[in-house]
Amino acid sequence: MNKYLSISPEVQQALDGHKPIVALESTIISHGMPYPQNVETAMRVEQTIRDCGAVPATIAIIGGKLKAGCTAEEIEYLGRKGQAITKASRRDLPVLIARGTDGATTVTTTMIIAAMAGIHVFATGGIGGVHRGAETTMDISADLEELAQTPVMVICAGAKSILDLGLTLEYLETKGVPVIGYGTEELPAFYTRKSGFKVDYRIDTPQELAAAFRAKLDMGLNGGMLVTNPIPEEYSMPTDVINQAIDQAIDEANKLGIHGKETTPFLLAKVKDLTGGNSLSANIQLVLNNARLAAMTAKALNGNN
Ligand code: PSU
Ligand code: MN
Repeated sequence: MNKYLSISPEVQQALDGHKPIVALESTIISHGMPYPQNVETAMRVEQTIRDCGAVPATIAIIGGKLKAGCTAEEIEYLGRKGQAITKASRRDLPVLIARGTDGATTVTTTMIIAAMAGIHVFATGGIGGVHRGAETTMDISADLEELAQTPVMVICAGAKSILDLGLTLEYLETKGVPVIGYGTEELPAFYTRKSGFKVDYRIDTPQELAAAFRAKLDMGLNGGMLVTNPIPEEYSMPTDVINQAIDQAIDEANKLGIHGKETTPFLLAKVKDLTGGNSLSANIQLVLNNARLAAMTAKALNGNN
């Protein structure tokens, strides 16, 4: 425990009572979706986790505090401020905290704060990875380094093909991060169930996910585990529509010279504009799907499923 961490009463009670907890990130709220759908989705995700018998812990940086568990008012605040909130990765934490300001947590910082609070399971939409062209730009998300060192299981719907999925898998292999397909041998690509790339292992139950993660913790192997959960069939999008939008978004980003931490939010927003409301509703559904799996896995990890 440290003086920068602020755990909500609900999450503290769950920790004290050894109840299952699921961490949630806040960049998906501020930068990932438009207002008010972002706030509605965040509240729905929390409710879904409660309905499954676990406790949600939305993570953010507010007023210089690392929050594990946000109130409805805090979620509304993050959603309204949107892109005006700093997208906070590992390197942003020292200055944001010293200044007493706000930050939206990415996968990286959500893992860091979850681990500080003693939370082991985290549900989100998509993770960052190795960008296309990284062999010259060196644009590799800090999310991959965090997966290599912080003991949190990240349940996502794979990664969007704004990234180089092949290189992302190579990087994770080098860093010793297990990449699991939930009910699939193939890495899902967020909007689509298929990518053409294989995961390391297919696992079909929350119990086995929990057992593998428990073994990793018990052996003292550093780092997390990446669980990729395909978007439900009925919400998945046609591959050609998505790929066309992604190619166009990357083209525009290159022309505009977008780089650094702006790249991912720019590409995500562009893809969303180009594909209209369809991609937003797919996005919402896959996050709900991941929240359910995360709640069941957190329960299994606690042995009270
Ligand atoms: N990819 C998505 N949706 C997201 C993100 C990535 O499909 O919301 C967000 C997450 O917060 C992720 C961050 O941790 O972007 C990665 O940013 P970067 O590529 O700059 O590391
Ligand atoms: Mn980057």
